[in-house]
Amino acid sequence: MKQIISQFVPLEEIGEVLPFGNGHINDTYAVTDREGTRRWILQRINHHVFPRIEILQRNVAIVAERMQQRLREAGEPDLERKYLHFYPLLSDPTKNYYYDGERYWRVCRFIPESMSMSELTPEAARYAGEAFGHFEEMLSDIPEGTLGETIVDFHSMPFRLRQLREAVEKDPVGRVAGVRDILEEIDKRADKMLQQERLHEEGKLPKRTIHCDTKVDNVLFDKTGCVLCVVDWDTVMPGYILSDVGDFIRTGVNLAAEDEADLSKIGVNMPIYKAFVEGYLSTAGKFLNPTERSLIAYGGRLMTYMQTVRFLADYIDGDKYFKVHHPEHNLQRTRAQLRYLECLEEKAEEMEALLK
Ligand code: ADP
Ligand code: GN1
Ligand code: MG
Repeated sequence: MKQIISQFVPLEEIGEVLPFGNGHINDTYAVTDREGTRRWILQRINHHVFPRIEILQRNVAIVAERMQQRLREAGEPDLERKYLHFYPLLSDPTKNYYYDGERYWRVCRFIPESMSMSELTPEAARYAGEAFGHFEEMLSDIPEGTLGETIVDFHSMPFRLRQLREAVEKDPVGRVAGVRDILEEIDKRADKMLQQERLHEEGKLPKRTIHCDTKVDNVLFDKTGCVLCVVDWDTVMPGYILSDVGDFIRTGVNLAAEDEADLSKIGVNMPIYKAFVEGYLSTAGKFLNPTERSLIAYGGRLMTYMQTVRFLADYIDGDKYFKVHHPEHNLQRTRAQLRYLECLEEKAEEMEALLK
């Protein structure tokens, strides 16, 4: 491992390397220097999920540059903790990743004194909302065509439903028989969940540069509950804002974890929802159109539905995409997401009324 890090940081500086974070895709490590004062994040990029590494690493460099510029212009005093910096190779400053013949690696600055918070206070949720709106705003003037799609059709609902259908048809590990009830629930809602693509075709829902993975784990807070940095930029690409508001409602507004086994613990935390929306509108309100505004609560249902579909497709497929911690983990996640979707549906009217 040290041999890999030493492609980015001089070998004599490298101390301890420990697994870090809770992501489902990449392998993340925290690296500390010999004095224990400086840290870096080392990641093995999952190239099965992100086969277009060149595009991916180019995107994150563009995003970093743009954010640095915008934050500097705004006179940000804590610049180093507000965006991700990816280190170049010591041997080739034009490259920000390393291929060891088998796997792909990158190193970025560790955001010091930061933490993920799965349980939020309303105040922290407001800051998170503000931060996502600000993130979208900072990237809003990246010209169309500059950023590539790191995963094609990533948040396309028709694609995700097709993927599930194909998994069901193949049924490679014989799991379909045990999930017929869930498939029925998914089927019932499919038409309603294709609304964003329809609205886009009608010219009512624009594509913008969005984060596309705004789960609560991807927001780093300081000790006082203020947001330092939105991380995990692998999926920053053109998309609909419903993805960003929706994935935060899916994770931050849920009273339980996304894989909660005890379904009775799952529910909608209305004060968190209200604070998040207020925070988001305080920054994104400047550029959202009326259709986007009116669909914020729907975005929560859409992303929860999409995640139900994705976890189930991966379960049926034999757990090839998301890291699992036990054999039935993807099924447990699917059931928890479906339960949360039902909770969001029960609260839909109240959530929509709050938006108005
Ligand atoms: P994955 O794609 O696997 O989710 P992430 O890039 O989200 O990987 O990293 C996993 C976790 O590591 C994040 O959720 C966050 O808690 C933590 N993390 C990532 N980057 C940094 C960083 N630069 N500084 C501190 N913590 C980080
Ligand atoms: C993955 O990378 P991570 O763990 O933050 C996934 C998201 C899912 C999420 C579900 C590239 O996010 O799309 O919503 O798991 N990322 C990718 O927890 O597929
Ligand atoms: Mg992540």
